[in-house]
Amino acid sequence: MASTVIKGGTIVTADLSYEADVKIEGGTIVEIGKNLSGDKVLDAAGCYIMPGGIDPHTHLEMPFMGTYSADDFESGTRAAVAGGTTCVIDFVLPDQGQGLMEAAQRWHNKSTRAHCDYSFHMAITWWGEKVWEDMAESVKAGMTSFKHFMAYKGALMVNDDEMFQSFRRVGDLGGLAMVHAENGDVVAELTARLLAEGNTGPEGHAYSRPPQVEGEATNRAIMIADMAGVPLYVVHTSCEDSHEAIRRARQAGKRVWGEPLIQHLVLDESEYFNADWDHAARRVMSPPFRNKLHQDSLWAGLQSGSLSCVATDHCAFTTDQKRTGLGDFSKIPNGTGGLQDRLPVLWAQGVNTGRLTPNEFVAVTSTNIAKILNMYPKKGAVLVGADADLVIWDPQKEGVVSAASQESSIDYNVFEGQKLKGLPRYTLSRGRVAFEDGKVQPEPGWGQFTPRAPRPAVNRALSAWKELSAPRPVRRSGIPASGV
Ligand code: DUC
Ligand code: ZN
Ligand code: ZN
Ligand code: ZN
Repeated sequence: MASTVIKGGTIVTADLSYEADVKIEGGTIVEIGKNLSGDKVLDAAGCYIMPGGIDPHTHLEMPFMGTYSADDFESGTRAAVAGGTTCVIDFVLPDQGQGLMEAAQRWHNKSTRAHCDYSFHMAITWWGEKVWEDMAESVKAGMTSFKHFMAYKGALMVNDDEMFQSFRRVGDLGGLAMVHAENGDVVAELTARLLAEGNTGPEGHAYSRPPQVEGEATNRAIMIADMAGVPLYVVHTSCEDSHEAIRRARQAGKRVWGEPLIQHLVLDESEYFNADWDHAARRVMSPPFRNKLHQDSLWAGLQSGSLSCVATDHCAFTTDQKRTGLGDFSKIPNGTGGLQDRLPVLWAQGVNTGRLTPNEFVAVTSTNIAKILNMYPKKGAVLVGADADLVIWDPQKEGVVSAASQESSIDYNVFEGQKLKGLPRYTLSRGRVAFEDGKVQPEPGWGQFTPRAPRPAVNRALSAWKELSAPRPVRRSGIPASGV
């Protein structure tokens, strides 16, 4: 079998940094050591050899708000490998009344032209017996994480009783519960009031979704998850209000994880006050960008470990699509891009500033994600036997974010003009060079679906353990109760 050797670099993992070569055969790492030889050599002199990025949160070609997100699996994963990301986890979004497995098949059909590996989360967009049954099938098919929208009232939102039932089912199946945590009732109320008062511009979007709606929903989801005895992953944690709830839960021993987005870390709410309607609307996403205090909180969370991963929520819409919301901010398709930019921007703003070490960078962009989502060590590791999903990172390479040169198919970039120092020299997807010399080496269809196994039911929240082990007094009303 033909082999590839990456020579002369420094391996940087979530744990440590050391100089060694990496030998790859048949898509996996077969040897790590000094002076290795192979059929093909990739020069990593002056570079870091890191696990490829895993983006745990994307929406490719997703039907949403009357349109489809503009990047599909082809352009989305092209952007991914150009930015050093080698695995994306997309959300299967069943239509109302549609079975989960039917929806999953649609997602499999959409992903046949991917350039790197991918996996799926399942979204619980409606509730009924069919969903309850299909959840077991979803787990068997490797989709073991289930997202619940607490916002998007009248569309995707699930109510608390449905969420509680679903969370219990997820727990019983050994899965991971996920939430988009925003109080959808309050958002709907604020939106109606703002529009009625004539606040129709994109800044109204931010006013309609203050940090409190996220903090409230995060607290509620944590308590409901605790009662259901299920671990919880809070997507796009954007503010201190939500982070504070996650910190407190973790400190109490609950298995709760928070995921800031690269957008919320580096872009703030002033973007919505730009006089240019297009500029502001292009940045409309949920949750919206916050102020500097919230940004500091997110960075602190990554540094201390109270927040675990950095994602993109890549859900890109063209300017034309955004203009559907001219005159009514609630009709602006929610979403921004970032697949190509997540690693370079986090390196520039996180590592080059001293806020994160290179090892912490690997943890929050890859290894923690692989562990939480049960893909480790196949993904997220530089270890013998792991997939050769790697990025050879040149810390001296400079660049500037520009829509003109990006792989995404939209016509702008929310990070436009950001200065970069630290970019991929090569990106490898299961040993195949997918990006080299500043260019994607396309091979649509190379990417494979990566199923994820459930976790044993021991992965329970602390309070559930206490409940299970404590005696529970019952009033027996004089009737002998059996089995209580
Ligand atoms: N938020 C977005 O901005 N877009 C997609 C869905 C979401 O929750
Ligand atoms: Zn969301
Ligand atoms: Zn502008
Ligand atoms: Zn999302």
